[in-house]
Amino acid sequence: QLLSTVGYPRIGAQRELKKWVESYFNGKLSKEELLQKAAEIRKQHWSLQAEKGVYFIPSNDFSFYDTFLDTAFLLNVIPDSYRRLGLDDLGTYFAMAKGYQDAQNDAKALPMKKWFNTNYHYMVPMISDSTKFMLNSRKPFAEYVEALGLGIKTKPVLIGPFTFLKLSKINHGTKTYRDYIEDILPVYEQILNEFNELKADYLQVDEPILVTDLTAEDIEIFQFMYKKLLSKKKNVKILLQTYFGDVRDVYEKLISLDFDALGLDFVEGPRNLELIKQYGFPKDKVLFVGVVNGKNIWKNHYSDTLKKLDFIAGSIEKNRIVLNTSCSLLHVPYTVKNETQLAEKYKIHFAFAEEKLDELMELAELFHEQAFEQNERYIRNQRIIKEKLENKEYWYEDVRKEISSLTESDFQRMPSFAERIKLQKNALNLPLLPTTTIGSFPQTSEIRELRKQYKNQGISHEQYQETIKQKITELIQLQEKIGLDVLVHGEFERNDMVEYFGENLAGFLFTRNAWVQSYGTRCVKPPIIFGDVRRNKAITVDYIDYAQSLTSKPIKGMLTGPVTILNWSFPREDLCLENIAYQIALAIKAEVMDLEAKGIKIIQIDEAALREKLPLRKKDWYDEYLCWAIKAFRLVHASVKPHTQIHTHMCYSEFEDIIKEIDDMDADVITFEAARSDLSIIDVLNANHFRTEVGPGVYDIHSPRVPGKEEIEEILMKMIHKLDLKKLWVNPDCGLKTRGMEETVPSLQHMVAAAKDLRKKLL
Ligand code: THG
Ligand code: ZN
Repeated sequence: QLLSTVGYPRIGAQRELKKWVESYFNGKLSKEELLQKAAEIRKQHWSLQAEKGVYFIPSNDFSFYDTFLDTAFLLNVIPDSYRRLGLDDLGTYFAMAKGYQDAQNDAKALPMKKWFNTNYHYMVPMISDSTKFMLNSRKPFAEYVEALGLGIKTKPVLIGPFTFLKLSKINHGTKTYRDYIEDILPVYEQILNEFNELKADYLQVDEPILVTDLTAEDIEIFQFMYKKLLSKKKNVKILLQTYFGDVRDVYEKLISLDFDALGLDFVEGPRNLELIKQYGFPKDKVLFVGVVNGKNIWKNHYSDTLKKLDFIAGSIEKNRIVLNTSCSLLHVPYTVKNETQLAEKYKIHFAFAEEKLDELMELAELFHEQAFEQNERYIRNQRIIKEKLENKEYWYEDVRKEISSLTESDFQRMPSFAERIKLQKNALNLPLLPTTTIGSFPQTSEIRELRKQYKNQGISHEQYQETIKQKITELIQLQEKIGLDVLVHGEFERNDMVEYFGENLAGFLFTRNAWVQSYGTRCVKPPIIFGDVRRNKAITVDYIDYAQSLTSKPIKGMLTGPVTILNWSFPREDLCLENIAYQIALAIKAEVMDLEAKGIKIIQIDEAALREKLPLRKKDWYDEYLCWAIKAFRLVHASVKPHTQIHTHMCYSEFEDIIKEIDDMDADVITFEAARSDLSIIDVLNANHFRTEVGPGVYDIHSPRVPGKEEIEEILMKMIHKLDLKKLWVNPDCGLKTRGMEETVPSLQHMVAAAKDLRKKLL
């Protein structure tokens, strides 16, 4: 009964690693201390897995920042701009992760991207002509030896060369990833050699890109690379690991190549079952079956899983089946045990990383047992699953009725965009190039402390509200002084744009310690959608109404959209995503209607994470996802009056391939992050006759740098050349909450001055 995990979280059950790394950044922890603490946390994770009976325990899944960045560093894919800094290894590594500024240098961080369909971000390696692929780090070997020293023989994990090249950015006019195959393979060969010398049994090579659409050329390259590599593997066995979907394009190739084992995901890739049935599975290979969900936090459904396993056992003998997680456990929190505030009746339904190790063990036991139906573990699991299905605590008949009686008109705003935008221009009477911000303002440690005190019942509700209102008052005055046209209340009452709404809606549960790494040292605490969602009380109306009472300028009501709330939560598994999205949409819609009734003229409904659950295969984009995701957004605002202006916001300007759908959200204005992009997005908007008004970010808020007025004017001029002047809004990128007031205020002053200058020039 051999058990495996694809990877384990590393940020620490109490976010220890985050805190240590940040202390190291602040100079409060020495490099030696940091390295030593990292070794301690690795030891904990290995020992725990060993104790829980995991045989294939991963190593090299640890990272100070990101495993893709580790891989770039390992392969010496380090742009000159970082090497030139002359720092030590760890310094160079962190410079790539976070950027590096001093009197002489200004090296920007490597770009980040979403890791497939998760809320994790990886660092994008930059390959150019000056890249010299070679073995540049001892990390995978050192961690293997470190574990051996503890008496634990691990399965080292590597990002495979194919996925590495496919996801890297090639900084060269004409070259593509295939031009670097001959450079990268020798380094992987050398890695194989070294693990042979270390007498490692198994190496896990991750190639998640195999679950996406591949061209014939991709498949040919993949085969070429692995034929070559596998001919050099000698005694070390290779597990080719995939996750987040099925391998329909390459399954036949995978079984014909000389891999010793394949790791497939049977949670997000049900089609893998059919592939095994259709093409069989070779007698000389082992199958690592990903059946314990690495992305969601619900207890495994044993009877479903055992059915899958039984089906697989129809094609493969049981002794060649290893039970595995569906992907790395990186995407779930550490342990339910730390949720001391959560009632037992809820906790019995959850399995975080540690509990998933128990599930692997129990499933293996049941899988090898004839009469598993009589096993008490099985019976207990059946009982818990049934209890959840029958649980009526968050079962809202009214919400369900409302959803089942929705008709087309509930999703259709009237009148048309062209008609209502005229009414809105009249009602709002804004100048040309109206200026605004995306919503949040700098959050001082004082504000964070205040929220914490309130949460821990250290201060009364009245006291808390009073202080927040004081902050709002100050911010309104500040924005008026700066001369912005559309104001915001600043979001001081919010920890996170999703967690905040989760905490205020019935049907959601929230946790105290269930942190999940989002990028680098940054974490999020996704709320749990436990049952039906309903808004029992207004959430934002008080503060927004208060803000509006202080000014004659329009205040934007600030809401998070249903798709983003869904995508950044742990969704229930006993109701389809479409239905959950509509439930959340109705709750947010109630908030929209209340804001409108209070006289709020502009309401922003953020869909920062609209792309997140976009299926990995393009042919599924619309039917499986966009069709209902866009409808959920429309449901939120379809019933507002014509003169109420609906804004939305998306992070990253990555929507070139879903432009039509974005327009189809039928918002009146969309703001998006654009300052770091080359504005090519605007050409795409034009080419597609994009109808919605737009506010591309005019300056980058990710660095403390204050942009000058001329600089902003210049970028605005570029935009005006491409866009209808009357459709353009002026705003920075999103995320002012991560900045300080010292840079925010002058930056916004310059932005407003630039807009005012242009108005004069253009009129
Ligand atoms: N909320 C959620 N998911 C997200 C974002 C978000 N995913 C994408 C993007 N935004 C990720 N960005 C961040 C930015 C900052 C932080 C986390 C994700 C962050 N977190 C604090 C930290 O780790 O110290 C914790 C915040 C807290 O105390 O609540 O700064 O905006 N859901
Ligand atoms: Zn954003």
